[in-house]
Amino acid sequence: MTDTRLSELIRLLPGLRLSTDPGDLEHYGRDWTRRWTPAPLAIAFPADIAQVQAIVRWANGASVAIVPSGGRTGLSGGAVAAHGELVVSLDRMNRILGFDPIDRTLTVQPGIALEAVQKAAREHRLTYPVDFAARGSCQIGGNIATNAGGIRVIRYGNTRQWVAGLKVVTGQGDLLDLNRGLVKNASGYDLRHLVIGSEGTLGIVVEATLWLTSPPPETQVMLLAVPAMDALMKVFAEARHRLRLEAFEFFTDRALSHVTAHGGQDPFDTVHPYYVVTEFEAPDEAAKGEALAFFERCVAEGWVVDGVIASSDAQAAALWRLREGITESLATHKPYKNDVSVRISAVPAFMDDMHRLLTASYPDFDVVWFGHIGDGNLHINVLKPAALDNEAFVAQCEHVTAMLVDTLRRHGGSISAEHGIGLVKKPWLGSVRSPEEIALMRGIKAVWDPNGIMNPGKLL
Ligand code: 2HG
Ligand code: ZN
Repeated sequence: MTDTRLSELIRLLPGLRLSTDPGDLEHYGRDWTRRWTPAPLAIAFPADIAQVQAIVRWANGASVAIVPSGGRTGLSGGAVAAHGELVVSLDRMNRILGFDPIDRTLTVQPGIALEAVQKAAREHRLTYPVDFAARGSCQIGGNIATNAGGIRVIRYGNTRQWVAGLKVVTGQGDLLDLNRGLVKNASGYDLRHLVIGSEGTLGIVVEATLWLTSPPPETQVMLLAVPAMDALMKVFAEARHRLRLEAFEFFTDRALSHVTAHGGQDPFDTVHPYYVVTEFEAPDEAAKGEALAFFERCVAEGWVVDGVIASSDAQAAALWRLREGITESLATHKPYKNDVSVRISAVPAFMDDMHRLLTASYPDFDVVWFGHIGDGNLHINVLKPAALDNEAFVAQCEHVTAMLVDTLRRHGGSISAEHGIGLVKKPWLGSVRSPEEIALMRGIKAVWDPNGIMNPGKLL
C-alpha cells in the first residue's frame, strides 16, 4: 500500500483489515446498478464501532471520501465508489447483540443480512416484517440507510417503522445513541428518523435495535388474472375491504413471460394483461370463506377472469416466485430500471399516459411493469431491442426518464418510491423536492458532515 494516506490509516489502526486487492476494489466498488466503473481507493472492514470512528476521523484529516457499504443490492448507485473513495464495508460487523422479550427488540450490528434478522425473530416466535427479494444479500444497515420498503409495506410500513434505536457515527466521527429503544420519547427532533433514508450522506449506522412483532396467523396466497387496470383497482378496494392483507403485488403478461422463460410455472391456460399476487390472513374457516367470497365477487363483476389459491406452502412459494423472480429473470438483459410512485388511485391514469407516450416514441421497446401496486409503487424495466446499439438505447432511455419525470409531475408522483436517489435519480431530485426543501437538506448535511466526506455526490 503505497498511498501515504493509507499508510497513515494503518499506522493509526494497525488491527484494521484493509484491502487494495483489485478483485475487492471491483466487488465492493459497485452495487446492482452496474452502471459505473468501480475505482475506490481501498476497502476497509472495521470490526467494531471504535474502528469506524477512527476511520471517519482519519478520513476528515486526510480528505478522503467514504462510501458506507452494506450488501450493495441497491439500484440507485448509492453504494457506488467510482472516485477514489474509501469503501467502509460493514461485512465483519454482522452479529446479533441481544434480544429483549419484554421490549420485543433485537439489537444487531449493521452488516447482518435481512434474512438472518428474520430468522432470529422466528427463533423467538416473533417476526421482523420488512421483506423483499434481496433478503439474503442485503444488510440491515443498508436497509436503514435507504428506508427499504418491499412486499409487505402495505401491512407493516417501511424499515423506518421498525427502528427502535440507532447508533450512528456522524461525518465527524462522533457516536450518537439515538432513541435507545424507547416507544415514547417526546424530546425534540428525532434524529433517528433523519438518518433513516439518508443514504449514507450523514453518517454510518453502526448498531440498530429493531422492533419485532407477532407473526400473522396462517395466511393464504392467491394469484389472480385481471383483464384491465381499472378492474385491478376494484379488486384492490374489495380486497382491502374484506381481507386482512399482508401483500398486494402486481405484474404484467410481459413480466410473466420472462419469469416463465426462467423456469416459473404459469398456472393459467391463457395469457392475461395483469396478474395480482396477494397474501392475506386466513386463520380459520370463516376467513377462508370470506376469501372465497371475495374471489367470487371479483369474478362475478368481471374484475378477475381466473385465479388460483395456493393449497400448500410449496404452492404459495411457487406463486410468490412469479413475482419475486422478475428482477432476476430480466437481469441478463441489463434493463433500464425505474422505481416510481403515485397515489394508488392515480395508478391507472398514470400508467395509461406512460403507455401511450412509450408506444408512440418506442414501439419496439419491451416494457415490463410490476411492483407494489397496493402502495402505488411501480417498477418499470425497459429491455433493449436486439437491433438497437447500446449508446442509442441509453440516449433513448434518458428520453424515457424525461417523459416519466414529466408524467409523474402531472400525476403528483415521486421519481423514487423505494430505491432511493443515489446517483441515478440525483438529476431529478428537484422535480419532487422544492428548492427550499433541498436547501434545508444541504444545511442538515453540512451540520452532520462539515467536510463533506460522507458518500459525497449521492442524493444531493
Ligand atoms: C422489487 O420489487 C425490487 O422486486 C426490484 O424493488 C425492482 O428490479 C426492479 O426493478
Ligand atoms: Zn420493489
